Amino acid sequence: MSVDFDKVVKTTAWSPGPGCHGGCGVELYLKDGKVVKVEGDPDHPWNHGRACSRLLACTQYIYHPDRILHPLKRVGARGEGKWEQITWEEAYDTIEQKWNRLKEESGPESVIFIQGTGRDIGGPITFLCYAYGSPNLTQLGLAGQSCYTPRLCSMVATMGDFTVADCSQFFEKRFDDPRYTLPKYIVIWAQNPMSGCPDAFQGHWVVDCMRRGSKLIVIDPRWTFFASRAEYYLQIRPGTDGALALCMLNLIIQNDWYDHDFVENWTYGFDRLAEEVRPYTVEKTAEITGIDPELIFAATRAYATSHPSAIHWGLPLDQVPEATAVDDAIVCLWSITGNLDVPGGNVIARNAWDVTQYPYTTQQLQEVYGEDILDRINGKRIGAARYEYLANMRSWGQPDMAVQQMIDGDPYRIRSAWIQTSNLLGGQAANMRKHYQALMNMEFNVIVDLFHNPTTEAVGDLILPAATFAEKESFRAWYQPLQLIRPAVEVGECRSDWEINFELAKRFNPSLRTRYPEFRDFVNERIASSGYTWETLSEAGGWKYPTQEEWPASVPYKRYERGDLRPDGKPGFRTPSGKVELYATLNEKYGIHPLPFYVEPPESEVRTPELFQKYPLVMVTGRRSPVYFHSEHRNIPWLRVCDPYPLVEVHPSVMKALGIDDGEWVWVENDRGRIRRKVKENPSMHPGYISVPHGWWMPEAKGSGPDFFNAWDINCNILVPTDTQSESGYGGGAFKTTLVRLRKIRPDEDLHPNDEAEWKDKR
Ligand SMILES: Nc1nc2c(c(=O)[nH]1)N[C@H]1C(S)=C(S)[C@@H](COP(=O)(O)OP(=O)(O)OC[C@H]3O[C@@H](n4cnc5c(=O)[nH]c(N)nc54)[C@H](O)[C@@H]3O)O[C@H]1N2
Ligand SMILES: Nc1nc2c(c(=O)[nH]1)N[C@H]1C(S)=C(S)[C@@H](COP(=O)(O)OP(=O)(O)OC[C@H]3O[C@@H](n4cnc5c(=O)[nH]c(N)nc54)[C@H](O)[C@@H]3O)O[C@H]1N2
Ligand SMILES: [Mo]
Repeated sequence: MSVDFDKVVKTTAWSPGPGCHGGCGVELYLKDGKVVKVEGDPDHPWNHGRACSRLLACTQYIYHPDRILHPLKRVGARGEGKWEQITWEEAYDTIEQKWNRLKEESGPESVIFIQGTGRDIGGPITFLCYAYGSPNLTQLGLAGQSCYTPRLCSMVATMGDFTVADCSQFFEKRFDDPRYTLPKYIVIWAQNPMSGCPDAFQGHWVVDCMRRGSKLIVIDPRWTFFASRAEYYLQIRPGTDGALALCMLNLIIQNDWYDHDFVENWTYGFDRLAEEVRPYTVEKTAEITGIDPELIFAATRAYATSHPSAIHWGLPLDQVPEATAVDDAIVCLWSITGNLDVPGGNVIARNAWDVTQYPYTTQQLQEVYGEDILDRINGKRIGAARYEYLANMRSWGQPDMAVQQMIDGDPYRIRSAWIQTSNLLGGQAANMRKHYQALMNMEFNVIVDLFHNPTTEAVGDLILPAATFAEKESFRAWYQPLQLIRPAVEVGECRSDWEINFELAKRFNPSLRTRYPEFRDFVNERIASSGYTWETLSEAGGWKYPTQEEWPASVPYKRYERGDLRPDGKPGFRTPSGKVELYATLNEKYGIHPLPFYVEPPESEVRTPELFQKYPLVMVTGRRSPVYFHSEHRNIPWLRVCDPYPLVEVHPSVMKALGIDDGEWVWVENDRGRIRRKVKENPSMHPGYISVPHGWWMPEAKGSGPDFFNAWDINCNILVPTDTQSESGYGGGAFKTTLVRLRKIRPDEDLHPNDEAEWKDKR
């Protein structure tokens, strides 16, 4: 599209706008101070000029007529939809006064800080939460904290670092860097990177590898873009990945396909692992997972004997019971096959210069907030007393326990919620009804967002308008490179999350005023290890990778041999034994089983056969739509037209048995409620599973109650339970394994079935 423009600003697109986890370099074309076009930056090594549909549609997002442009306070009752514009000063003063009163009456722990998925939010929300003094920061509603946290914690416990599939992303010259080797196989395990670019990884990098010769093994119950191009496609029963991983380990050990040198020199607990996985024969595992035994054998052999190969894994592995145990098993796979931190394997993913904005681990948190952070927060933090693993691995509250405590006030009352980057009732929260009740129980809810949505309308008391990436100054240090987000335009009175939280944090902790007179001072402190300041990094183009001389820990490969991983500078890994702990002593210390294991999903044919008789379909929710980010973008015309309806994808044999036609609206239901969905016939689905995209509400419907943009009628999280967490406190959300049935809508039926009266006793 050619447009008339007078200036181009290069920056990083990191939420809001496209919304995602990615770090794409973009060019904002400006005319008279407005963005008129958005393109991928051809000079940026992350995306080489590519841009997704959500990025290209950003002009419709930034200047959308429904954007909230000023702080708003509620003037009618909750849900009445009556808002009044106020000044920022009034908004800040109100929050300061209310929270100071709550602190006096009930302690700072009575305010809960709630965020959505990881994007440019971890930094600002932690900053505010700890400045105010509350220990309770959580991704409320994400049952079991079941997104990336289990994978991250598992990697920290077993190997002391994170890894990702090596697609050359740690080198500026990418595939041309002579140090790089292509993976022979990429195992795409429970992920759909083409639609989602999740976890700081761009889906198209896999295509880049395929075009150069990599082959694929795809493990997914649903036929995806990559499944259709795979050498081996394993259509697994949802939630049974743990069994498959154990079986693969068993096969690799029994057939002597493992890397003896790596196992002997760099791992701990191999013999006990071998013993533990022995029961997982191919036959038994085929029965559990529904995958052909020969296919399991062939795919395992291909992965283990083709060196190097990489595994790239996704969200559903965190949304199974005992997720950390499943994730541990997969760490064991890439470790014993000698694919860890080698070219074309699972490369260790350190941030550039180890800069963090967003403290993932306890160790990083201590670097940012001081050695005594755990002592300060763990006493009152929700879940810390019950789950030792959670208390020591990542300083977040336990979401299933948090929602319960918001309702019953036990062991202490939660009285106010700060919600920033999360549409709880429109997509994030399992058991939406319970979360509605919990938030209604709060005295004062502040929501920072760009648009009204079911959450703002149903439970918001004060709304603060957030800025898009095009309007904000920030930085990104999620793996590499280190990048700046540079402001190009202004819209209304919107402010960035950093700006908002910075101002409030200083009100609660005045010492921050002298430490960081300006936000830039904070950025300069955070990125100091790079040797750059905001200004010099901006002059240098806005992004940089460290060289080996500058910061060896950030540069691949075999850092464990070089002694670059451990704080003491010795060779080895950042674990208690210095080895990759196949037998995880940290798990043992925190009271969970030290070796990988498998358990059935909370609701399933095997575990709850009676429930299965009544609800014979496995509802796999949340397959990502490339044109939406969770609950966002339904209001963007260019995007909505591509994926206009809340669908349920069903195998034709199921439709035939129920007398349902393609395009017909049906009920999807279980004991927790029912939702309406439009049927999409999909012959590639397994007949036992249906796919139900999440995050659906209708921006075009009435926002005030009881409608709340029809979220009660179509949000699949009405059906998904909470309290399915595992023994570590992490993982287990049943988002991919909830049992349901489909039913035709009778002409006499109420199309808005989830009103309070009908379901009150079913919470
Ligand atoms: N059924 C089902 N439910 C799921 C999932 C699933 O697979 N199935 N996935 C779960 C997962 S993995 C996650 S992480 C959660 C995500 O859940 P959320 O993070 O809540 O999802 P979003 O809808 O992307 O974001 C919520 C709100 O944040 C606003 N927003 C976006 N960016 C910013 C920003 O930078 N600043 C501010 N202030 N606001 C912003 C948007 O306008 C939107 O209203 O959902 C979970 N819910
Ligand atoms: N466009 C877009 N991009 C996104 C998001 C978005 O909402 N929209 N959300 C972001 C967020 S917060 C996250 S966490 C990521 C999630 O992205 P991913 O990690 O890719 O997770 P999902 O899309 O939930 O599922 C990935 C694949 O796993 C399959 N699957 C489902 N259940 C199982 C199972 O039990 N076992 C196996 N082996 N496979 C299973 C699904 O069919 C799907 O194809 O995406 C991020 N990127
Ligand atoms: Mo997520």
